[in-house]
Amino acid sequence: MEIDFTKTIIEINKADKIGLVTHLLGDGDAFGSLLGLRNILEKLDKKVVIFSNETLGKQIDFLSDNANYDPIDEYIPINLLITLDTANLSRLTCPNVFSKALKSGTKTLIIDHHAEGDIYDLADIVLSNTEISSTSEIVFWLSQEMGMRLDRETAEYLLIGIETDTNFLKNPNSVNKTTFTAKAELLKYGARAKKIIEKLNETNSINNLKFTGSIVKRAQLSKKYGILSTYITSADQKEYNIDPGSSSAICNFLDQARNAKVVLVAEQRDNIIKVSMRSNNSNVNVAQLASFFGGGGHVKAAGFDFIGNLNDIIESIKV
Ligand SMILES: [Mn+2]
Repeated sequence: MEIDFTKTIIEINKADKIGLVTHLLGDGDAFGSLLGLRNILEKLDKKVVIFSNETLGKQIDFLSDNANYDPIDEYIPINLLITLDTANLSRLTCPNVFSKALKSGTKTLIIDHHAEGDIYDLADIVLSNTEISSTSEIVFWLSQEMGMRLDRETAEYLLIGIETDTNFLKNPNSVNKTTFTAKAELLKYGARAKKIIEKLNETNSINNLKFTGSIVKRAQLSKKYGILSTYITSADQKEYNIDPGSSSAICNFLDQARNAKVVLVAEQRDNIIKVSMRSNNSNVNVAQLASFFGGGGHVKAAGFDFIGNLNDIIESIKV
């Protein structure tokens, strides 16, 4: 595995009060790596502060009795700030905390598996590898590099992250052999894989399938560019009682279409349009495409925010 943990371990060993921050609308990898790393650092007798203004995600709530999640959203002095699972300042739950850490000369460390983004140039240390399945997997390998044994709870947080970002180890673009090894080791530490998979699949209700069906039904394939696109309006979310953030799930579903080069889903959220893209069946780099619009992500999965009208996006993708 092409990843050098030396600088990260030195900084963690030096710091006794460490802040953690992850990305907006936390998914399984965001919360999994956040709480997994929190437990690991506490085991090393570090004082840990979680910076966030979000409640704990649904993916984690079956562990929430012992999650002990009590975040704050204003900066307080720490020796080291670690950002998890994002490459962009604007994607952090608390960008102000990162800025204040920089201003006050606090060391900053990025742990991430996305394509390089704006915070990479700002931070002191970057621990990143786009070949690794998830931030949770990087955190796992870090713990092993430090010679730690994990308890079941910590192993489960990290496994939630890995299962989320790999679509249950099925996505060939994010899974590699280290992912299987990491999962096997987490099972040895007692992680209940079956329970985690059941929990993460809980949203597969008939209602959700109907919602997916209605969005997929209006998908259009542009013959010229091979872009398969669709959109989700606020009315759709209301009709099916669906939380915001479903565009990536719809993207993953559409990505099964073998004849599309790029899959694109635009989702309306008040005045912002969230655009998610996939390119699993082609050589198109959607992270690069997204960066033209100020977004980012992975080569095969990326997104950007568009301020304006959903119709403008729909029109511009009808190519
Ligand atoms: Mn991730």
